[in-house]
Amino acid sequence: MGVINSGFGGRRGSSDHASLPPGQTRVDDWPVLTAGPTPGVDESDWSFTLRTEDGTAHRWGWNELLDLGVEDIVTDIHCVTHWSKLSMAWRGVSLDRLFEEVETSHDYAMVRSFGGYTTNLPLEDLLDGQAWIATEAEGLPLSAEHGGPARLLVPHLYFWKSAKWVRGMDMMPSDDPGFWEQNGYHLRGDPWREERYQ
Ligand SMILES: Nc1nc2c(c(=O)[nH]1)N[C@H]1C(S)=C(S)[C@@H](COP(=O)(O)O)O[C@H]1N2
Ligand SMILES: [Mo]
Repeated sequence: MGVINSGFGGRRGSSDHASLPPGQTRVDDWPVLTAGPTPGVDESDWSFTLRTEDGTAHRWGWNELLDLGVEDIVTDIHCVTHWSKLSMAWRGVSLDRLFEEVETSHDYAMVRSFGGYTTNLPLEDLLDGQAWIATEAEGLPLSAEHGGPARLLVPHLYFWKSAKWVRGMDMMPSDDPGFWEQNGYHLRGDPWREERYQ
């Protein structure tokens, strides 16, 4: 179990200001932002299914996920509604571990949640230690309102990409928009470039 400091840690200067992307304000609480009701998902009912272009469905149950290897991550998160929370402690399984077991030539993924939420991501933003299925935050199992038992964590992009109650992803050949992206949010959402809306 290694401690990974994401890229944001390296950018942090002596003042908070240096670590905030443009247009962001630091918060010390942790706001809940959910479109719709909070689904109740048990660890025993939870599984993650990754579908590829040839119809293969790779599926990991709760224990199978954790058996892939859990990492500690310290990272900042940035919501498009202008709040950032700095230096959060997370625990989760890197998507690199899941993709080690997957063959795909498609470059994009549609991430799916219990409750129907979707968000699109390029594979490039999911690999190389940039994305996790998170199961804990700040030393505790993820609460239901924050996406427990498991959510995506892609902290280098705006936080709407970090799908709560994540249940799987489908590989796709083009960057088709997910829920917020169909409603005007940017297709990629890099906070350092202020890719908020389009
Ligand atoms: N399933 C699901 N995931 C979601 C959302 C949602 O409404 N449903 N909201 C997104 C948005 S807009 C943000 S800012 C973050 C908020 O996560 P938090 O409530 O844990 O702060 O979750 C993202 N993931
Ligand atoms: Mo958000």
